Amino acid sequence: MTDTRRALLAALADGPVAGPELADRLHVSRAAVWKQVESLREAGWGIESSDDGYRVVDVPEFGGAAIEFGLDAPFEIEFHDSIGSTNERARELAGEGRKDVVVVADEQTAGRGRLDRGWSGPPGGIYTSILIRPDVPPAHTPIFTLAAAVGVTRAAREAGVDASIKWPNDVLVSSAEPEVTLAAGSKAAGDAANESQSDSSDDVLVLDNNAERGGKKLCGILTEMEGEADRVAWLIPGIGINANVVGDDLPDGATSLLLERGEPVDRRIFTQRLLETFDELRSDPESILDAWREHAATLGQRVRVETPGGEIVGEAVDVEFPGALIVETDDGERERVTAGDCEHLRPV
Ligand code: BT5
Repeated sequence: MTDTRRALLAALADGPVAGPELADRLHVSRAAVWKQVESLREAGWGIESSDDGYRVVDVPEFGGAAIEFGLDAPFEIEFHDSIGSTNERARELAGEGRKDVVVVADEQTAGRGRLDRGWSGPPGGIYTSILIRPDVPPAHTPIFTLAAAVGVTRAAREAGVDASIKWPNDVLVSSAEPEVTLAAGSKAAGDAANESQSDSSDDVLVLDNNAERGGKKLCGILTEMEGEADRVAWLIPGIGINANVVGDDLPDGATSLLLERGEPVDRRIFTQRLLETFDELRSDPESILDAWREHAATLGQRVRVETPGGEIVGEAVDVEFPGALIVETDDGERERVTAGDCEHLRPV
């Protein structure tokens, strides 16, 4: 986006402004203002000209200028219709010394998950990477992943989707009823629940794997960073949200805002709310844990966590700064888990 366009939209964000005044404020000619307005209209903006001046009446559903318009957080948006990985692009920007830039894409063709896993990124998503330079030691970085997860969950709930966080970095939508299917035998699936009461059947009941794990995945977060022993140089929470992604494009075990709502979500508003929450929380890190607890599905659950040091099973009882999960094991030990893959188990 050009500086003139950005300044023009910033001026119009608070209401109508007359053409001559815009030209004055932007230090350009009235013809240049008119040209910018025309090109915004071509890009899908509704801009009315009345006696009061130019007024924005319609904002595109997605795009860099659209997300910046009315955004109450100090981020610049770099938008791509399609990109390999927004995290990769944010790393390039970090190399150029930038900060507080958010890379956003509609489609991602080489998205990355954690531990060399992939992230599928069909069109209609919100793929975003927030490049920040917090003044903290590297050990504190997990707290920013938690803040991003709160941002997504809060925005999803505001959009009418009952999302919650699975430690450490997934946002899930739980299935109301675990799906039960017959894995063997010839009974109709509808009889499955009854069969589970008797031992006389050969049929095997299988709880839907995702329901068992705590729900369907709406969003995943990959946080990358670079730093020295005592200070972070840059930090990039990369957030993949299945927003207006149709069911056929989703991997197994995933859901989207579109599927859950039955209608598309306004991705501009969603992204703005996510960034505003993230910004509010990063400036008050003390508040992040409480906000996370409020939005978490994991606390109070029986969990199995695969950690680099082995498997831990027990009840997830709390989260501690900077994002460690506290698990009470069956023999009464309190384990503090800082990294790993977590699975929600059914109660024993
Ligand atoms: C994550 O990894 O969940 C982190 C994903 C981060 C993606 C964002 S998009 C913007 C930014 N740019 C990037 O290149 N990456 C970030 P992990 O916990 O390892 O989960 C990965 C697993 O989730 C995969 O192995 C699949 O099983 C599953 N998966 C892949 N794509 C998915 C999708 N679109 N929705 C739900 N699950 C998916």
